[in-house]
Amino acid sequence: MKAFIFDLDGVIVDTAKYHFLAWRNLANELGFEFTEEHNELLKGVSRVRSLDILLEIGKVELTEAQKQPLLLKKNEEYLSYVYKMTSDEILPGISELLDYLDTKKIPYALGSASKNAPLILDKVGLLKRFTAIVDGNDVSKAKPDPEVFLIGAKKLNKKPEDCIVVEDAIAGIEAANAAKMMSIGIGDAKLLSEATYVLANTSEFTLEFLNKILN
Ligand code: B16
Ligand code: MG
Repeated sequence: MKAFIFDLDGVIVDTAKYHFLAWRNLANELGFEFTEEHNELLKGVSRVRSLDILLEIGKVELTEAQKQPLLLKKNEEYLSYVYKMTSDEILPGISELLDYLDTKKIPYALGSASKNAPLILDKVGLLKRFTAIVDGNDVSKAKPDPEVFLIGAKKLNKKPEDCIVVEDAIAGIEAANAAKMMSIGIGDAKLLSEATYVLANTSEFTLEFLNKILN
């Protein structure tokens, strides 16, 4: 029997747009521009590493002590958007997919880099549906390290080879490969070429596709 491990941002909900608003404001306050293309570099990346990438873009050098208040500020603004989230923000096809997995008694876990993952799931009404949650608070090594997914498999009581990872970030697909798990990339097939399967978006989880990968 298989199990699923879902990434959060870009798979269950699109929180990247809120991360973008908060990072852009921070960059502007530091005196430089931060574009949507820059934001792509932060997808699936931890908060601390995201700030380092942003500072590299702006060619700003700060001490670790100077970074702390910026991380807090960014997260506070990000959370102000998260608090307003509702189930309307669940990406197309995801609720139906979870319903299907429930009917088939296929368990699923969350495997996200976000330290805010439980709050976000709660806001969109999905928190109680996951058998297990692994988030940025549980891992010592970020994706592409397989740790997040290996902990997920353990919490689901499944062998890694029986787990199917759903991910939108290259680092996440690399993490799934390192964990020896099947992976479904969501997004650009060229970018996610190392995934076992790629779907252009979450509405492509058809019954036909699910039957193919589960049998
Ligand atoms: P937080 P995922 C990731 O979520 C986001 O893609 C990434 O942009 C963000 O920096 C990271 O979570 C950390 O988020 O600041 O909430 O701890 O795609 O791994 O679900
Ligand atoms: Mg993601």
